[in-house]
Amino acid sequence: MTSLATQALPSQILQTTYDRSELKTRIVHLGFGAFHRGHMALYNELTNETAADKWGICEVNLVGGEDAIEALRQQDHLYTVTEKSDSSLSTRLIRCVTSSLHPTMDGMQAVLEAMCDEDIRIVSLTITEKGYCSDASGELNFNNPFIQGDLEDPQNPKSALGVIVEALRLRRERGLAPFSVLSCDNIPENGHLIGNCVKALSNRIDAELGAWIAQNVSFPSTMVDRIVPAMTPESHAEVTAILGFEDPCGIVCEPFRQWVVEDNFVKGRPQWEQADAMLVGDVLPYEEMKLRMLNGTHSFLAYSGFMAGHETISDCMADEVFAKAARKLMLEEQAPTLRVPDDLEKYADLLLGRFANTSIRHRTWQIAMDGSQKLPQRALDSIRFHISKGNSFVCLATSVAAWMTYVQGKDSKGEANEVVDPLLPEIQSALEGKKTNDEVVDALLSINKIFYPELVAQAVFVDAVKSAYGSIAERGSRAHVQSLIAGE
Ligand code: NAI
Ligand code: CS2
Repeated sequence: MTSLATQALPSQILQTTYDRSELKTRIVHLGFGAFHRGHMALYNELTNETAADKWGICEVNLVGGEDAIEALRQQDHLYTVTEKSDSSLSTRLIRCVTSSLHPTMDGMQAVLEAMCDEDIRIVSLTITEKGYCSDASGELNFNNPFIQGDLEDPQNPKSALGVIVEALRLRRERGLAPFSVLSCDNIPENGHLIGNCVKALSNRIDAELGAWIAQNVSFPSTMVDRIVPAMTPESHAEVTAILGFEDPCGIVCEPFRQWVVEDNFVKGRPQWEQADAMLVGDVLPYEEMKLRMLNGTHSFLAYSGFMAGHETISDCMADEVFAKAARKLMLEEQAPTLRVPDDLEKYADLLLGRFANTSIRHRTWQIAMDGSQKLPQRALDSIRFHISKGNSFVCLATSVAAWMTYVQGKDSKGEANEVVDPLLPEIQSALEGKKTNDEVVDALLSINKIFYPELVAQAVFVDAVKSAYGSIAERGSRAHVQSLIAGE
């Protein structure tokens, strides 16, 4: 079969030249999804070209994604990343993946054994926000069914947290040094969050293990940034046209990339700065900047843009009303909450330029997924800031209200739309029998896994959401968003 493993590549495909046989598998990555392929793996690939030490990655999907692991194996663990803007196009071969595993294909014990190899120094993750099994306050949710299962049978874990705890238990038992745990998901203080959850779970399982983990394992935080939309039949066809054959693991993304990593690793790390990663002491200011300005605006556009019939983020940018409202949200409602030295006006313009890239089709529907896991860090934290200062926050209230409209499962034309969210059952049961606008808002605000009770106790918050929700219901999403920028 023609594949990356057997076929010479067209001459324009960028390739490193290091000897793959020098790769040492030192990283196990959980979450071989689109993002990791176009981000961390690429940084690692570029680093290997110049660094003496060549770090290889063992790729694992714990939930779904068997097809990607199977395809990766079929092509000698090679795949391509295509970077596209409206004026540039380049494709690179990624050569630093050395192996792959999936619990349903290879057994969970094989995954755990790979994590217990003495060469492993880092276990990294891109498992989506819901993979952390935490509640809105960042604490481990012991009622999560995956966590309950792991507590009942810790040696046969199902959650990513349980897998990490069990691998660390085995390493300790075998007298091996631990690894660092590197979260690359879009969560504020992602290192702190996963550290907190891993320690909480391990303490429940075995207090001595919990103490050993607290003392010996590091959980560096990261700010990760690159827009990597889910692949579609069209983007797969683009990759096929570039290569002359299929690369089922190939991805297409924007050219921009940024990675800020807290330099706190217990057993070393690759020299990722050689690929332009920033290794710093404190990541939080960068994380907050990116999460609120980029992701906060993404979610605003996803819900209000989808409800106005816009299919992609670049479609929203082509609509002056949404482009102006996005800039207003960034500069007037997100930037003031931040404490970074960066020029935030310049940053906003950079983001709006990236959002306008029509050559990648980043669907509003995709970003709208898992809203219950995203709203707190993308909108609610900033709302709390504004309430404490007595400021208004009409755009942020619109994000929340537009989400409330979206989760009712209808698109802009009133046709059925699939809502994907781990809290969908709670959302649907809260909505049952609610008729008036205010009943709907009150019902959704009562879901305290999303909305902190102390926030819901603030009349100014509830009133702002009700006002935005009522306005969307009465005049439609686009006209409501237009009212936000009226007078500009
Ligand atoms: P994807 O849908 O392509 O991949 C999701 C990955 O998460 C899969 O590998 C899957 O196995 C794993 N996963 C899902 N639920 C899980 C669970 N409960 N436990 C363990 N693993 C689980 O999504 P993609 O694009 O790779 O994004 C993943 C995450 O990366 C996002 O949620 C976000 O936090 C972060 N990210 C994504 C960016 C993007 O543009 N796609 C950019 C920046 C960050
Ligand atoms: C998006 C992000 O899907 C989403 O929720 O907001 O994945 C976004 O594309 C990235 O964070 C960009 O770095």
